Amino acid sequence: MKHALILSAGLAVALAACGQKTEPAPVEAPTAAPATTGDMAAMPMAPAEAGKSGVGSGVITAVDAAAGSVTIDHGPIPGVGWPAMTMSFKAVPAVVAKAKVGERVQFDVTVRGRESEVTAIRPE
Ligand SMILES: [Cu+2]
Repeated sequence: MKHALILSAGLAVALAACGQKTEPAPVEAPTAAPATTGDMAAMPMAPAEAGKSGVGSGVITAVDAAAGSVTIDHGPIPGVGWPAMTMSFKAVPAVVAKAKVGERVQFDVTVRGRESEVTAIRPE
């Protein structure tokens, strides 16, 4: 029993490898959990804080320096599960400073819940 307890703190894969025919993965395990295999016990899950990042590419259609945002007509971003669209992003100051309307760029975006932020852009 101790054996099973220790394993359940790890991965369901470990259980399978062990050849034990116990119940499947714990129901509580969130499907979208980030890859924090070893730290799960130490860190009570905080998916909202972890965020996701992706790399997109598109054309800058607006820059709002006062608001600290850029609008990008972008293609699909698999890293964050987004389809193609035109949207306004929050952007770090360095990005706002160098973004130019009409420029085609590749950009890094981080998404936390409903917030998204462009953290870097590169000419494409
Ligand atoms: Cu979008």
